[in-house]
Amino acid sequence: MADNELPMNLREDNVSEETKKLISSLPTDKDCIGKLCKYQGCWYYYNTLQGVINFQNNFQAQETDIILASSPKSGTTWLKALTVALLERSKHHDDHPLLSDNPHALVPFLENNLYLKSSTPDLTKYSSSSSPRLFATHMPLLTVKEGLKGSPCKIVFMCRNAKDALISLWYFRCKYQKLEMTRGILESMFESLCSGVSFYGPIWDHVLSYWRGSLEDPSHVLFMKYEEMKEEPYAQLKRLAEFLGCPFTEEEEESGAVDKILELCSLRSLSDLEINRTGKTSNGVDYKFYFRKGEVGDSKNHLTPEMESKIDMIIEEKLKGSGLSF
Ligand code: PAP
Repeated sequence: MADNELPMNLREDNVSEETKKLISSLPTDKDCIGKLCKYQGCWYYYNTLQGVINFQNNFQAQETDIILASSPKSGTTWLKALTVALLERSKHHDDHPLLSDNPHALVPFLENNLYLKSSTPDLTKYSSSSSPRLFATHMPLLTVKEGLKGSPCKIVFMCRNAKDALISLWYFRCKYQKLEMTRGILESMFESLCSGVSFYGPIWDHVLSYWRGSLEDPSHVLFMKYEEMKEEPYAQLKRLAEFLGCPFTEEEEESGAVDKILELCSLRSLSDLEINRTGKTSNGVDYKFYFRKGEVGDSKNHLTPEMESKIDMIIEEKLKGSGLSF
């Protein structure tokens, strides 16, 4: 695939002279897609780094902003949908925004979308007098906080088992790059994951940044797990609602409001919608690629036992003493 056919965030054709200068002072490397540089402990393709810098320099946070953070392929789409549905729950019936827009259009990525395309994007469309602004990111916590400049925004992080996220990314990449799903591609992505030199990696540092942030400041950083969402969605959705300051009332629970949101945001319901079957992100990626199996443990069907135990060993070693496992 030619460079200009890749989604914009993976390219290197939109970098300012100042950012080029910065990159020349950073560690650099590459993976099977392109060149990467390590900024504030995290690896980015060059255009995405430009988005990070634009965000840090220009974002003006509002105290009520909510930031939905995740490592790639860890349940971002689901978290976006659930949060929109939670905050909008008393406002809509047939005209619910999730019925006509994909969660990625409703909750745009900061560095990977808004600030990727402009250093001063127009954010007015995301403001409303009745709801907080919602943004998403894959940046690690320290980098996000620099852009928030002390604003006490709430941050929700969704974590997922690294092996399942790897398989999810393999499918996703092959689909949008129109590549045959070969073992060779999977193996090279596996090597990137294990070495830590992967887009938004090392995954252990990424996840640990939010884990530690949630321990230090639990009223501003909520740490969620994809597997727990799958296992006990009702309890986890209530936890999210409480953290965001919009807990379900007894009457709401009795009238089935929690289940209604879970049903609306289920993989089956969302992926059946016309918009998600036929639409594309503003980066040109088909929405349908964001919905696949949504299962825990699918990596077992694709990774060899040796690959699985290598990832397990690395993650266990890196998380040692943190109190976290994923
Ligand atoms: P992103 O990081 O590119 O935004 P993200 O949404 O985090 O992607 O990850 C996509 C994964 O979430 C897919 O997992 P899979 O490949 O293992 O199947 C996708 O199926 C899953 N997913 C998307 N929407 C939902 C949902 N509503 N419920 C559960 N899982 C979902």
